[in-house]
Amino acid sequence: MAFHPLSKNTHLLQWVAKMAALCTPDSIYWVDGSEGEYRGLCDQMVASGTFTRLNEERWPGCFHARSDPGDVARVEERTFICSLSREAAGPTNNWVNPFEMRRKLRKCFAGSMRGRTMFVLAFSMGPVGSPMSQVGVQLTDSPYAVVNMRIMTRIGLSVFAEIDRADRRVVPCLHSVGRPLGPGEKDVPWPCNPEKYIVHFPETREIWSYGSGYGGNALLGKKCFALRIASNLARDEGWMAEHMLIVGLENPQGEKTYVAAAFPSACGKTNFAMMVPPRALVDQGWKVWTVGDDIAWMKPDANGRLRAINPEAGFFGVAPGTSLKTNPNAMAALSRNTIFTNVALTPDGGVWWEGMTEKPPAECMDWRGLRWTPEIAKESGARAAHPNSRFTCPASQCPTIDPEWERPDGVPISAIVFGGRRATTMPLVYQAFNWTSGVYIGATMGSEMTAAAEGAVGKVRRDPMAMLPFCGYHMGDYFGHWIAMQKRLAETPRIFHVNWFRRDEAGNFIWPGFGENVRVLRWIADRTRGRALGRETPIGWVPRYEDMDWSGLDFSAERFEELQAFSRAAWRAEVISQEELFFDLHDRLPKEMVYERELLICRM
Ligand code: SAT
Ligand code: MN
Repeated sequence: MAFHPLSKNTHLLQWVAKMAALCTPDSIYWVDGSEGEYRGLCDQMVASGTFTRLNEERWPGCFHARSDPGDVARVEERTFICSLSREAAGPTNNWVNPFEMRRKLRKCFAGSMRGRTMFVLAFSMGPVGSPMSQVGVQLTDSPYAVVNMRIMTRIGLSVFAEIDRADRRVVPCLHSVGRPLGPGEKDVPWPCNPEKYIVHFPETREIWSYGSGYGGNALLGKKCFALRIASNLARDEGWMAEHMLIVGLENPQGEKTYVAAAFPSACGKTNFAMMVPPRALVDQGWKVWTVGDDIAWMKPDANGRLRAINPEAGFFGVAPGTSLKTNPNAMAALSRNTIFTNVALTPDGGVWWEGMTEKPPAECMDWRGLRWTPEIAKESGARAAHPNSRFTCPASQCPTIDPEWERPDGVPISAIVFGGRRATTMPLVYQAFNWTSGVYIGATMGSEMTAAAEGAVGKVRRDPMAMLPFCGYHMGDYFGHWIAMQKRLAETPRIFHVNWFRRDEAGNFIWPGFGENVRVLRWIADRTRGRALGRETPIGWVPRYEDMDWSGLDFSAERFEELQAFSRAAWRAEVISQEELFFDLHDRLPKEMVYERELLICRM
């Protein structure tokens, strides 16, 4: 048990002492990251009622946690970018004057860890010691956060050693669930506070998170560090921190092409990262490899080639909808050593969620701990698993994990793909004319909110590069940074837009999706290597029917025409609706975005 410091870094020691004096925990524990320590913490949480151990035979090494019903997702209204000026945060982020916010936070954190242990958790985003990695230390009173962070990041002794050896800059992350315990007071299974603050100080690279124990609010390496703070680091240092999966496509000759892709939520990002190619393509020797499912850090190498690492070490995936049919690789990854949060518990000590099996269990305990049966669900509409219930599992357990996924210098990125869920307008795939027009495509990307997908055509939420809740500074400046990256690159990745969700007049999906998307990925990879032809349209390059590999799929040329159709009328409405977001950003919008829009209108 490490109740003594595991680092000699004086800045770190002083900061820990200062924060301990503020939060007044009962004890300070330095996390070494060992397996034994992890098991001990899990045992402790089983004893305290936070965790339920699952059936060891069917779910080896797995645990189940049930959150407070008011603490089930990220809280965007309570997320703040406290830059010195409001202008720097931009109109799409919540901003509070940092001095005022610090005063508020000091009040919240004063005594907030009373009766609890403060864990000192050193973590590396990216492989330990990689020149593309970044180091943080999270102080937290949540053992749940510690064990999840052990799966999601690299933690412990090796990271403390890295801090001491290289004297690395450390991003300080302070986290408290905000539920101090009185003397002898019994803890609740999921301590949290109704008042929540998820706060970022971009200039000093600090994160302060208060009141929540859940996901992105509490696992501070993820959205807070790897996106909101890292987007600031990346802008200043000339690289990119993006909300993107990284996937590799290997052709029958053994040549791999890596692609980074951004999709808004509910577009099947995790599924795309772990796709299973259709039988006919597998037989030809095509393979899909997973590098990451959520975040990509991309940096130009010495030759001006963009290379990417996945800064994470695990998947924090949405459980509902994940099944052997939709994502067998995720199912294999989560079959052991996994923490499930807010899914349903089955009577035999297993877990279940909507969409996991065609037939629901006859009975289970839902995510709130209430008895659930299919009949009850029919009557009340109650869900067995919360729609945002999650699995936390090691990326190394994914059968398609790329052998190169932990390369310290990352993998070369040949293409960037943007996508959204669109019932109309957007073809299956098109390629931007060049980098700038590709940035415009990313900046204007949008998705229909899932409920709106039924009828209300045109209800599109703009989510530039899927970064709207994650960019830690002004979105207009962020587009400017994308444009500026071209000058640092000897060869820019080609940029594409995809849409798996186009519908025909009868309202049916035109494209089968899932593994068949590998056909699109193949055209993309071939385009980046100059091996596939296409046709120029007003919006970009599109594949002709004969440019796609159709082996093993019965998909007619007429149906493909329907899928790829460019409608002037629909695009007219699209371009007009794209303007809305630009309106908010206009004082910092790069002129390239304005010109691209003009060019698009001209071509139409
Ligand atoms: O809760 S997280 O922010 O980690 C996951 C997500 O919302 O995408
Ligand atoms: Mn995400």
